Amino acid sequence: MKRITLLFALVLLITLIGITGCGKKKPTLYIFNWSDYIDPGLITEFEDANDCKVKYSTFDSNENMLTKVKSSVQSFDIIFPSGDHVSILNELGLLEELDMAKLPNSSNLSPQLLAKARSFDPENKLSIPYAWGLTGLMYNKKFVPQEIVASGGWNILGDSFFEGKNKITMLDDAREVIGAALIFSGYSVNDTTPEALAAAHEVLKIWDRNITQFDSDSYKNELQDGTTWLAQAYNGDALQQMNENPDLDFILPKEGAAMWMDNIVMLRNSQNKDLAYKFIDFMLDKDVSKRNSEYIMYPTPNKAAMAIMDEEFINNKIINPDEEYLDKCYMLDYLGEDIRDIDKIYEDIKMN
Ligand code: SPD
Repeated sequence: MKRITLLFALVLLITLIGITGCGKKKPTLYIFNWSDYIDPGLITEFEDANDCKVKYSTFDSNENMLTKVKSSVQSFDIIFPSGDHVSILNELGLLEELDMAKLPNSSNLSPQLLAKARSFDPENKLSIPYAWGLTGLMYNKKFVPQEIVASGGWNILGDSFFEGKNKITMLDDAREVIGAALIFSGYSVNDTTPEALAAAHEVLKIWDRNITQFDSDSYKNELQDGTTWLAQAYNGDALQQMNENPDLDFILPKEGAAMWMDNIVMLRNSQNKDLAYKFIDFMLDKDVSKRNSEYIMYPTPNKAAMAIMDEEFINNKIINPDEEYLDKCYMLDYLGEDIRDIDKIYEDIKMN
Protein backbone atom coordinates (compact mmCIF):
# COMPACT_ATOMS: atom_id res chain seq x y z
CA MET A 1 0.00 0.00 0.00
CA LYS A 2 2.84 2.36 1.06
CA ARG A 3 4.61 1.66 -2.22
CA ILE A 4 1.49 2.59 -4.25
CA THR A 5 1.14 5.92 -2.35
CA LEU A 6 4.81 6.72 -2.98
CA LEU A 7 4.44 5.94 -6.68
CA PHE A 8 1.31 8.11 -6.86
CA ALA A 9 3.16 11.03 -5.19
CA LEU A 10 6.01 10.69 -7.66
CA VAL A 11 3.68 10.70 -10.68
CA LEU A 12 1.90 13.76 -9.26
CA LEU A 13 5.21 15.59 -8.78
CA ILE A 14 6.35 14.84 -12.31
CA THR A 15 2.98 16.00 -13.69
CA LEU A 16 3.17 19.23 -11.67
CA ILE A 17 6.71 19.94 -12.90
CA GLY A 18 5.45 19.40 -16.44
CA ILE A 19 2.49 21.78 -15.99
CA THR A 20 4.26 24.61 -14.13
CA GLY A 21 7.48 24.45 -16.12
CA CYS A 22 9.41 24.24 -12.82
CA GLY A 23 12.70 22.46 -13.33
CA LYS A 24 12.52 23.10 -17.09
CA LYS A 25 16.04 23.53 -18.41
CA LYS A 26 16.70 27.02 -19.72
CA PRO A 27 17.92 27.21 -23.33
CA THR A 28 21.72 27.50 -23.33
CA LEU A 29 23.89 29.44 -25.74
CA TYR A 30 27.52 28.35 -26.11
CA ILE A 31 29.90 31.20 -26.92
CA PHE A 32 33.65 31.00 -27.62
CA ASN A 33 35.51 34.32 -27.64
CA TRP A 34 38.99 35.78 -27.11
CA SER A 35 39.90 36.37 -23.46
CA ASP A 36 39.24 39.87 -22.00
CA TYR A 37 37.02 40.68 -24.98
CA ILE A 38 33.49 41.35 -23.66
CA ASP A 39 31.86 43.28 -20.84
CA PRO A 40 30.68 40.40 -18.59
CA GLY A 41 27.73 42.54 -17.41
CA LEU A 42 26.30 42.31 -20.93
CA ILE A 43 26.18 38.53 -20.76
CA THR A 44 24.15 38.66 -17.54
CA GLU A 45 21.82 41.26 -19.07
CA PHE A 46 21.27 39.08 -22.13
CA GLU A 47 20.57 36.03 -19.93
CA ASP A 48 18.02 37.95 -17.84
CA ALA A 49 16.28 39.49 -20.85
CA ASN A 50 15.98 36.15 -22.66
CA ASP A 51 15.53 33.78 -19.72
CA CYS A 52 18.46 31.70 -20.92
CA LYS A 53 21.93 30.59 -19.88
CA VAL A 54 25.15 31.57 -21.64
CA LYS A 55 28.07 29.15 -21.36
CA TYR A 56 31.02 31.37 -22.19
CA SER A 57 34.55 30.08 -22.84
CA THR A 58 37.67 31.84 -24.08
CA PHE A 59 40.74 31.27 -26.26
CA ASP A 60 43.92 33.27 -26.73
CA SER A 61 44.80 32.54 -30.35
CA ASN A 62 42.99 31.80 -33.60
CA GLU A 63 44.99 28.58 -33.88
CA ASN A 64 43.77 27.29 -30.49
CA MET A 65 40.22 28.31 -31.35
CA LEU A 66 40.37 26.42 -34.65
CA THR A 67 41.76 23.24 -33.06
CA LYS A 68 38.99 23.24 -30.45
CA VAL A 69 36.21 24.01 -32.92
CA LYS A 70 37.39 21.32 -35.36
CA SER A 71 37.58 18.69 -32.65
CA SER A 72 34.15 19.45 -31.21
CA VAL A 73 31.97 21.00 -33.93
CA GLN A 74 28.81 20.78 -31.85
CA SER A 75 30.23 22.52 -28.81
CA PHE A 76 29.64 26.14 -29.75
CA ASP A 77 26.89 28.27 -31.28
CA ILE A 78 28.84 31.50 -31.73
CA ILE A 79 32.57 32.15 -32.07
CA PHE A 80 34.73 35.25 -32.63
CA PRO A 81 37.45 34.51 -35.24
CA SER A 82 39.74 37.07 -36.87
CA GLY A 83 39.13 37.78 -40.56
CA ASP A 84 41.64 35.29 -42.02
CA HIS A 85 40.07 32.58 -39.84
CA VAL A 86 36.57 33.41 -41.09
CA SER A 87 37.87 32.27 -44.50
CA ILE A 88 39.46 29.15 -43.00
CA LEU A 89 36.30 28.17 -41.07
CA ASN A 90 34.25 28.76 -44.20
CA GLU A 91 36.54 26.58 -46.33
CA LEU A 92 35.98 23.84 -43.76
CA GLY A 93 32.22 24.24 -44.28
CA LEU A 94 31.64 25.14 -40.62
CA LEU A 95 29.85 28.48 -40.96
CA GLU A 96 26.15 29.29 -41.10
CA GLU A 97 25.07 31.82 -43.71
CA LEU A 98 23.44 34.63 -41.73
CA ASP A 99 19.87 35.79 -42.31
CA MET A 100 20.22 39.58 -42.03
CA ALA A 101 16.43 39.95 -41.61
CA LYS A 102 16.98 38.42 -38.16
CA LEU A 103 19.65 41.01 -37.39
CA PRO A 104 17.89 44.40 -37.74
CA ASN A 105 20.67 46.13 -35.79
CA SER A 106 23.18 45.14 -38.49
CA SER A 107 22.20 48.43 -40.17
CA ASN A 108 24.35 50.08 -37.44
CA LEU A 109 27.54 48.69 -39.02
CA SER A 110 29.94 51.00 -40.81
CA PRO A 111 29.79 50.55 -44.62
CA GLN A 112 33.55 51.24 -44.81
CA LEU A 113 34.38 48.48 -42.37
CA LEU A 114 31.94 46.11 -44.06
CA ALA A 115 33.84 46.83 -47.28
CA LYS A 116 37.11 45.88 -45.53
CA ALA A 117 35.47 42.69 -44.25
CA ARG A 118 34.70 41.68 -47.83
CA SER A 119 38.39 40.69 -48.15
CA PHE A 120 37.56 37.60 -46.04
CA ASP A 121 33.74 37.44 -46.37
CA PRO A 122 33.07 38.61 -49.98
CA GLU A 123 29.30 39.01 -49.56
CA ASN A 124 29.21 40.01 -45.87
CA LYS A 125 26.92 37.09 -45.19
CA LEU A 126 28.97 34.85 -42.89
CA SER A 127 30.34 37.24 -40.31
CA ILE A 128 29.49 40.34 -38.31
CA PRO A 129 32.49 42.63 -37.65
CA TYR A 130 32.92 42.90 -33.86
CA ALA A 131 36.09 44.87 -33.10
CA TRP A 132 39.32 45.81 -34.79
CA GLY A 133 42.78 46.67 -33.57
CA LEU A 134 46.51 46.96 -34.02
CA THR A 135 49.48 45.09 -32.59
CA GLY A 136 52.40 46.93 -31.00
CA LEU A 137 54.72 46.81 -27.99
CA MET A 138 53.76 47.15 -24.33
CA TYR A 139 56.44 47.71 -21.69
CA ASN A 140 56.96 48.46 -18.02
CA LYS A 141 58.58 51.89 -17.51
CA LYS A 142 60.05 50.77 -14.17
CA PHE A 143 62.38 48.37 -15.97
CA VAL A 144 62.77 49.71 -19.52
CA PRO A 145 64.56 53.10 -19.63
CA GLN A 146 63.06 55.77 -21.92
CA GLU A 147 66.17 55.85 -24.16
CA ILE A 148 65.62 52.19 -25.07
CA VAL A 149 62.12 52.81 -26.42
CA ALA A 150 62.93 56.28 -27.81
CA SER A 151 63.61 54.91 -31.31
CA GLY A 152 59.89 53.93 -31.40
CA GLY A 153 60.44 51.05 -33.83
CA TRP A 154 60.21 47.26 -33.89
CA ASN A 155 64.04 47.15 -33.55
CA ILE A 156 63.53 47.58 -29.77
CA LEU A 157 62.91 43.82 -29.71
CA GLY A 158 66.54 43.24 -30.74
CA ASP A 159 68.12 45.89 -28.49
CA SER A 160 71.31 44.71 -26.75
CA PHE A 161 69.97 46.19 -23.48
CA PHE A 162 67.79 43.07 -23.17
CA GLU A 163 70.60 40.59 -23.95
CA GLY A 164 70.74 37.70 -21.49
CA LYS A 165 67.89 39.17 -19.41
CA ASN A 166 65.01 36.92 -20.59
CA LYS A 167 62.51 39.75 -20.32
CA ILE A 168 60.78 39.96 -23.72
CA THR A 169 57.82 37.97 -25.01
CA MET A 170 56.09 37.90 -28.38
CA LEU A 171 52.55 36.76 -29.10
CA ASP A 172 51.98 33.06 -29.70
CA ASP A 173 50.72 33.86 -33.17
CA ALA A 174 52.71 33.04 -36.30
CA ARG A 175 51.07 35.80 -38.37
CA GLU A 176 51.80 38.45 -35.73
CA VAL A 177 55.40 37.37 -35.11
CA ILE A 178 56.41 37.02 -38.77
CA GLY A 179 54.19 40.05 -39.56
CA ALA A 180 56.19 42.29 -37.21
CA ALA A 181 59.47 41.17 -38.80
CA LEU A 182 58.03 41.68 -42.30
CA ILE A 183 56.91 45.23 -41.50
CA PHE A 184 60.28 46.02 -39.92
CA SER A 185 61.97 44.74 -43.12
CA GLY A 186 59.78 47.00 -45.27
CA TYR A 187 57.25 44.40 -46.47
CA SER A 188 53.52 43.90 -46.01
CA VAL A 189 52.38 41.35 -43.40
CA ASN A 190 50.83 39.44 -46.31
CA ASP A 191 54.01 39.21 -48.42
CA THR A 192 55.02 35.57 -48.72
CA THR A 193 57.59 35.96 -51.50
CA PRO A 194 60.87 34.13 -50.75
CA GLU A 195 62.80 37.47 -50.45
CA ALA A 196 60.34 38.94 -47.95
CA LEU A 197 60.20 35.80 -45.82
CA ALA A 198 63.99 35.35 -45.90
CA ALA A 199 64.43 38.93 -44.68
CA ALA A 200 61.86 38.44 -41.90
CA HIS A 201 63.50 35.16 -40.88
CA GLU A 202 66.92 36.85 -40.50
CA VAL A 203 65.41 39.64 -38.37
CA LEU A 204 63.63 37.11 -36.17
CA LYS A 205 66.86 35.21 -35.55
CA ILE A 206 68.27 38.41 -34.05
CA TRP A 207 65.17 39.27 -32.01
CA ASP A 208 64.95 35.69 -30.80
CA ARG A 209 68.12 36.15 -28.73
CA ASN A 210 66.01 38.35 -26.44
CA ILE A 211 62.70 36.48 -26.61
CA THR A 212 61.88 34.26 -23.62
CA GLN A 213 58.54 32.93 -24.76
CA PHE A 214 55.76 33.16 -27.31
CA ASP A 215 52.63 33.74 -25.29
CA SER A 216 49.35 35.58 -25.76
CA ASP A 217 47.96 35.69 -22.25
CA SER A 218 50.26 35.38 -19.23
CA TYR A 219 52.43 38.29 -20.42
CA LYS A 220 49.65 40.59 -19.17
CA ASN A 221 50.28 39.64 -15.52
CA GLU A 222 53.99 39.20 -16.03
CA LEU A 223 54.38 42.79 -17.22
CA GLN A 224 52.76 43.94 -13.99
CA ASP A 225 55.11 42.02 -11.69
CA GLY A 226 58.33 42.48 -13.69
CA THR A 227 58.68 38.88 -14.88
CA THR A 228 58.41 40.38 -18.38
CA TRP A 229 59.58 43.90 -19.22
CA LEU A 230 58.46 44.25 -22.83
CA ALA A 231 55.89 42.30 -24.85
CA GLN A 232 54.31 42.29 -28.27
CA ALA A 233 50.67 43.08 -27.45
CA TYR A 234 47.26 43.97 -28.88
CA ASN A 235 46.44 47.67 -28.38
CA GLY A 236 43.17 47.21 -26.46
CA ASP A 237 44.62 44.55 -24.16
CA ALA A 238 47.49 46.94 -23.44
CA LEU A 239 45.08 49.77 -22.59
CA GLN A 240 43.15 47.50 -20.21
CA GLN A 241 46.41 46.77 -18.35
CA MET A 242 47.56 50.41 -18.45
CA ASN A 243 44.31 51.45 -16.74
CA GLU A 244 45.31 49.27 -13.81
CA ASN A 245 49.01 50.09 -13.68
CA PRO A 246 50.47 53.53 -14.54
CA ASP A 247 53.96 51.97 -14.94
CA LEU A 248 52.83 50.31 -18.16
CA ASP A 249 52.98 51.98 -21.54
CA PHE A 250 52.41 51.01 -25.18
CA ILE A 251 53.83 52.09 -28.51
CA LEU A 252 52.62 51.63 -32.03
CA PRO A 253 55.96 51.06 -33.81
CA LYS A 254 56.91 53.79 -36.27
CA GLU A 255 57.28 51.39 -39.24
CA GLY A 256 53.59 50.40 -38.96
CA ALA A 257 51.63 47.53 -37.41
CA ALA A 258 49.50 44.51 -38.19
CA MET A 259 45.81 45.37 -38.26
CA TRP A 260 43.03 42.86 -37.75
CA MET A 261 39.29 42.64 -37.44
CA ASP A 262 37.56 40.09 -35.22
CA ASN A 263 34.06 38.93 -36.09
CA ILE A 264 31.02 37.12 -34.77
CA VAL A 265 30.09 33.99 -36.71
CA MET A 266 27.49 31.28 -36.14
CA LEU A 267 28.46 27.64 -36.55
CA ARG A 268 26.40 25.63 -39.01
CA ASN A 269 25.90 22.94 -36.34
CA SER A 270 24.55 25.38 -33.77
CA GLN A 271 21.67 23.84 -31.84
CA ASN A 272 20.35 27.26 -30.76
CA LYS A 273 20.19 29.38 -33.86
CA ASP A 274 17.26 31.57 -32.72
CA LEU A 275 19.03 32.42 -29.48
CA ALA A 276 22.29 32.94 -31.37
CA TYR A 277 20.58 35.50 -33.64
CA LYS A 278 19.18 37.26 -30.57
CA PHE A 279 22.64 37.46 -29.02
CA ILE A 280 24.29 38.81 -32.18
CA ASP A 281 21.56 41.43 -32.61
CA PHE A 282 21.88 42.37 -28.93
CA MET A 283 25.62 42.98 -29.41
CA LEU A 284 24.83 45.11 -32.49
CA ASP A 285 22.60 47.49 -30.53
CA LYS A 286 24.36 50.88 -30.54
CA ASP A 287 24.26 51.40 -26.76
CA VAL A 288 25.37 47.85 -26.03
CA SER A 289 28.16 48.13 -28.59
CA LYS A 290 29.33 51.47 -27.13
CA ARG A 291 29.40 50.04 -23.60
CA ASN A 292 31.26 46.97 -24.77
CA SER A 293 33.84 48.93 -26.75
CA GLU A 294 34.58 51.21 -23.83
CA TYR A 295 35.00 48.16 -21.62
CA ILE A 296 37.30 46.15 -23.91
CA MET A 297 39.09 49.30 -25.18
CA TYR A 298 38.89 48.33 -28.84
CA PRO A 299 37.09 50.37 -31.53
CA THR A 300 33.89 48.87 -32.86
CA PRO A 301 32.84 48.63 -36.53
CA ASN A 302 29.42 49.77 -35.25
CA LYS A 303 29.10 53.25 -36.78
CA ALA A 304 26.05 54.18 -34.70
CA ALA A 305 27.96 53.27 -31.52
CA MET A 306 31.09 55.19 -32.59
CA ALA A 307 28.89 58.27 -33.15
CA ILE A 308 27.90 58.33 -29.46
CA MET A 309 31.27 57.28 -28.03
CA ASP A 310 32.86 59.46 -25.31
CA GLU A 311 35.41 62.04 -26.54
CA GLU A 312 38.14 60.45 -24.43
CA PHE A 313 37.75 57.16 -26.31
CA ILE A 314 37.65 58.81 -29.75
CA ASN A 315 40.71 60.96 -29.03
CA ASN A 316 42.84 58.11 -27.68
CA LYS A 317 45.61 57.69 -30.27
CA ILE A 318 46.30 54.10 -29.25
CA ILE A 319 42.68 53.23 -30.07
CA ASN A 320 42.26 55.59 -33.00
CA PRO A 321 45.61 56.47 -34.59
CA ASP A 322 45.77 59.15 -37.31
CA GLU A 323 45.11 58.22 -40.94
CA GLU A 324 48.81 58.80 -41.62
CA TYR A 325 49.71 55.98 -39.23
CA LEU A 326 46.91 53.70 -40.44
CA ASP A 327 48.33 54.01 -43.96
CA LYS A 328 51.40 52.13 -42.69
CA CYS A 329 49.30 49.29 -41.25
CA TYR A 330 48.34 46.10 -43.04
CA MET A 331 45.24 44.01 -42.48
CA LEU A 332 46.19 40.34 -41.83
CA ASP A 333 44.67 38.70 -44.91
CA TYR A 334 43.87 35.06 -45.56
CA LEU A 335 46.95 33.48 -47.18
CA GLY A 336 45.66 30.08 -48.32
CA GLU A 337 48.43 27.51 -48.75
CA ASP A 338 51.13 30.17 -48.30
CA ILE A 339 50.49 30.03 -44.55
CA ARG A 340 52.71 26.93 -44.52
CA ASP A 341 55.79 29.06 -45.31
CA ILE A 342 54.95 31.37 -42.41
CA ASP A 343 54.36 28.41 -40.06
CA LYS A 344 57.70 26.88 -41.07
CA ILE A 345 59.63 30.00 -40.06
CA TYR A 346 57.63 30.33 -36.85
CA GLU A 347 58.36 26.72 -35.86
CA ASP A 348 62.06 27.18 -36.67
CA ILE A 349 62.26 30.27 -34.45
CA LYS A 350 60.37 28.60 -31.62
CA MET A 351 62.50 25.44 -31.72
CA ASN A 352 65.93 27.07 -31.90
N1 SPD B 1 41.93 40.08 -25.90
C1 SPD B 1 41.43 40.21 -27.22
C2 SPD B 1 42.49 40.12 -28.26
C3 SPD B 1 41.94 40.13 -29.63
C4 SPD B 1 42.95 39.93 -30.66
N2 SPD B 1 42.41 39.54 -31.85
C5 SPD B 1 43.11 39.56 -33.07
C6 SPD B 1 44.35 38.85 -33.25
C7 SPD B 1 44.84 38.78 -34.64
N3 SPD B 1 46.12 38.22 -34.74
